[in-house]
Amino acid sequence: MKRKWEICPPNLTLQETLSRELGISPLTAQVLANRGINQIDQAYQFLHPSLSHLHPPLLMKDMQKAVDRIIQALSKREQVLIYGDYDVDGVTSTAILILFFNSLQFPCRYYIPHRIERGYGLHGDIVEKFAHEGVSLIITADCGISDVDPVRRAQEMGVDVIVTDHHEISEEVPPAYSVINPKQGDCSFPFESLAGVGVVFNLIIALRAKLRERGAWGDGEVPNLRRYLDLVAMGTVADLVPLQGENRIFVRFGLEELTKGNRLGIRVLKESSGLKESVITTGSVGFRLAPRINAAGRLGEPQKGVELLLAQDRKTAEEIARELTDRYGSLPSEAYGLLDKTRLKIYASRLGLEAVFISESYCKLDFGRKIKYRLAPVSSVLKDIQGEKKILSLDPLSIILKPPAKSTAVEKITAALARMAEEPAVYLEGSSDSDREKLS
Ligand SMILES: [Mn+2]
Repeated sequence: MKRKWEICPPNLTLQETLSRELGISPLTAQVLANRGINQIDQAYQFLHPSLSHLHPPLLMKDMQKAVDRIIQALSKREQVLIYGDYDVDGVTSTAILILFFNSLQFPCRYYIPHRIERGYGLHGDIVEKFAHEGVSLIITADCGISDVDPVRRAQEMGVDVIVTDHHEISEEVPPAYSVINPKQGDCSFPFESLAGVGVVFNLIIALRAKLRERGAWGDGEVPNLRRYLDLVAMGTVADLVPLQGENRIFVRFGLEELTKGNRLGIRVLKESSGLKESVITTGSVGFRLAPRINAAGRLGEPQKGVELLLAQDRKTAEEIARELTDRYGSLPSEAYGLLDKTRLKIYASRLGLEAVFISESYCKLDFGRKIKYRLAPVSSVLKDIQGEKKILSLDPLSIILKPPAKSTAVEKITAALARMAEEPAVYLEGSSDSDREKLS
C-alpha cells in the first residue's frame, strides 16, 4: 500500500492573523487553519468552548411543535412512552428524557428493543401493544427516522409520535407528529452532526425554557441542565460523532461532570471500571465507561443500562454495574459479541496484543512497541475464524445477527489471533503512518 503525501502549504497571512488576534503561537494557528478553522471568532470558540455558544434549539425544525405537544401531554397527564435504542447514545438519550420528566413528577415509561430478537428502531407490533395499553404520545430517542410504517401505524391508532433522531434521512420522512433531526434539509439548526443524545438535549433545553415560563416547577428547583451533560458527553463520545461545534461544547463540560461523578450510576460505573479518582477523558468514556453500558444491549438486557443511569440506591447500582462489568470483561461467551471492537481489544490483550481493530477492509493488530503494526486483510482473518465464505460480508452486524456455532467461533477466533500473534509476517500486507495514527 503506497501512499503519496502532499504537504498542505501554510497560509501565512491567516496564520499570522489568528496568531496575533488570539495570542496563540503561529504553530497552533496553522493547526487550526489546516482544520478549516479560519475565522477569528470560530477559532476563539474552538479554543474557549462555552455553553453560551450553543445555538437556540428552537432553530430546529418541528422543535416548537414538539415542545407544545409535550406540554399538552404533561398537563393532560397522558401516558408517554420513550422509545430508545440499545447503544450508549440511545440509552443516555432515554435516561435524560426520563430524568427530566421525573423532575416534573411526571412518570413515563420507556422501551428499548432487544438487539437480537427485535433489532433497531420502531416496531409496529410494539407500537400497537403500547397504544392498546393507553399510551398516546411516543417520543423516540436516537431512532425512528426511517420507520415510516410503524410511525404511520401509531398515528393511525391515535398515538402521536415525536421522532428525535440524528441518523441520515432516507427518502421518506415518517408521517410523525413532529420530526426533530438536524440532518433534514429544511432544518435551520446550523450544526447537523449531533448525536442522538445531543438532539434530545436540545429538546430538553427548549422544553425547560417553556416550562419555566409557565412556572412548572412552582417553588421547587428548576433542573440544572448542566447536570445532564455527563450523559450527553457519554452518548456523544460513544457515537463517534465529530467533536466540533455543539458536540465539542457538550463534551468539554460533560467530561467535567463525569469527573465530578455526581450521578450515582456514573460513580458506581467509574468505580467498577477502575476510574474512581481519575479525570475522565474521551478515552476513558470510549474504552471504559461506554462499553459497559453497551454490554447491556449486547447481553440482551438493554434496559439495564438505563436502570444503572437512573439508579437511586447504591445497592441496585452496584449490582447492575458488577453484572455489566463481569459480562463485559469475560472472554466472549456469546458469539455475537466477538466483533465488538472494545471487547476484542481486551481479548487481544490476553493474547499479548495491544489492540485488534476490525475495520471495513483490514484487521489491524497492534503488537505494541516491540513489533510495530501489522495489517491483515479481514477476509483472511475471517476465513481463518470461520472458514466460511458467507460471513465475508465484512459487516460485523451480519455476524452478530447470524451468530455462528458458538463455541467453535470462540475457539477459532482465539486460534486465529494467537497464530497471528506468533507469525505476524504471514499476515503483513503493509503499514503506513496514517494507519499508525488511526491506531493510536
Ligand atoms: Mn446514535
